[in-house]
Amino acid sequence: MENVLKRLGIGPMNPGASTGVQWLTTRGKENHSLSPINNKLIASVQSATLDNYETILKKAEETFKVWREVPAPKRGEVVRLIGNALRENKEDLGYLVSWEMGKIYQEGLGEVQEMIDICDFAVGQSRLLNGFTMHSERKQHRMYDQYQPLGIVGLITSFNFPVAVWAWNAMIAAVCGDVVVWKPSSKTPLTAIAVHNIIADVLKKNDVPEGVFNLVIAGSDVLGDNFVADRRIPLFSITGSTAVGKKLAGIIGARLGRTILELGGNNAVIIAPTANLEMAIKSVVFGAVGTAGQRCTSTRRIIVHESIYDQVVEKLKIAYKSVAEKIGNPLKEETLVGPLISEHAVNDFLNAIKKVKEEGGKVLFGGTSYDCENRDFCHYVVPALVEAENHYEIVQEETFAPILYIIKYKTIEEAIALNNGVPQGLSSSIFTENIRESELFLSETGSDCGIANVNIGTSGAEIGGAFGGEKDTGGGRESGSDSWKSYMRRQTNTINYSTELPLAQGIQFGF
Ligand code: UN1
Repeated sequence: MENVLKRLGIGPMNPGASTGVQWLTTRGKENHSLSPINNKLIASVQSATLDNYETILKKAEETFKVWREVPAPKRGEVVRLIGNALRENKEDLGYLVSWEMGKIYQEGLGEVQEMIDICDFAVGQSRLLNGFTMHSERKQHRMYDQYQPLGIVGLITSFNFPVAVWAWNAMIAAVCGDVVVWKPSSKTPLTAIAVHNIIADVLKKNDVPEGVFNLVIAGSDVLGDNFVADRRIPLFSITGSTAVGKKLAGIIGARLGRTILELGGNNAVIIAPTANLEMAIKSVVFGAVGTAGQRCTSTRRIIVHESIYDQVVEKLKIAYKSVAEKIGNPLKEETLVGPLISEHAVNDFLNAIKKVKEEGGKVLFGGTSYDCENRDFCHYVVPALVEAENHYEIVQEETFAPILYIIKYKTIEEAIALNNGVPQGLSSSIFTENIRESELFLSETGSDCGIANVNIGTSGAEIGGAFGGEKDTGGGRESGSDSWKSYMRRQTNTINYSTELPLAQGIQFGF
């Protein structure tokens, strides 16, 4: 374990601010990163102060002026090399993700793979920052779209994907000619430091100016509302709860700043009568208990046709029983469910179970803390299967823990209404072999979520698609497809190469 830290350049106490190339001397509060696995100290961080933040912002502003002029494919080349450095450090970084955040090692590796994948994607994108050309209504005129670098991108990430979400944003922003100031979750500062150590070598070797990739680790007492209120930052990309997102978006909106919001989900899988049940069960179990239910895309509800309801419940009970035998240290190969991030999260889980029972729900499996009697801390739970109704207050909320609500339906229209009948709109899926149902689910009257899948679960999205959702999920899109456009300033250009000055719409204005 110590070797992993050493290879990732992490000492017992680490500075919490970097310009990508240089670590700053920080004098803020000490942040002791305890592993959720055993509540033991991994290493500590000396948080950044407001002075450190100012230094970084000035550097970022200055560097943006240089970076925006570096040809986009050259910026892509830097990202390509970052991808290679991540490949070399995949095992170590994946291990640290697992150790500091608590997801199983396989998922830690998957998270680093997502970073590598987005690097590859961004390299290609660096040659494809294309706009349209339009035919002008006026003779000898030409119109076209241009996408220009935007400026500083503020990035606020959550503990559950402590490094991948940085990569989705930072790699795309970098090829777009932007610079990034990253504030990671204070629960997972070490993975952020490790990432910055990995990229520092690449940046130094390739003379990338200081200030393209910046890191500021600080509590919200130092860097909170003042961060998002900072007018020097035209765009914020924020991953977090709906409550936090609404508050921050209010501040950013008041100054007409831009946001990409990636907030809560309440994702459902519809299991239709023709579903391949083996596939459906596998995907629901991974979606609900994977990452101990701490993904935005975790499966939180299943909507099951009444004709197969009992069968599905029985199969799920069997699957959950075998999963429950594999709760424990996420660094051990056999483990499938690691700890929750904090005791607070365990309490949220237990309170949700209490609440759903009060509202009339029936716990069919799990729903308890796990082995807490034998420890002086309590981070593990037994994933829960609960029969419930969609309108229950607690079912309408996102509890960031492994609770799967099971809901019955009769008609496909009813199932779609249930899928959509929550405030959030991130991910959704249907298991069916019936083309009419799957097409209906994907139609304008179908799922209202940003992600709608057929015969694939709600979680585990590939980076090539645009990632994000509607309603309380915030409406932002990051990662693949044309999400890059959000990181750029769009300009429409009209060029007149005639010797006349015709006005649009044929307006005559003689004087
Ligand atoms: C998140 O939970 O914040 O689709 C992101 C997935 C991952 C990303 C989840 N690719 O589950």
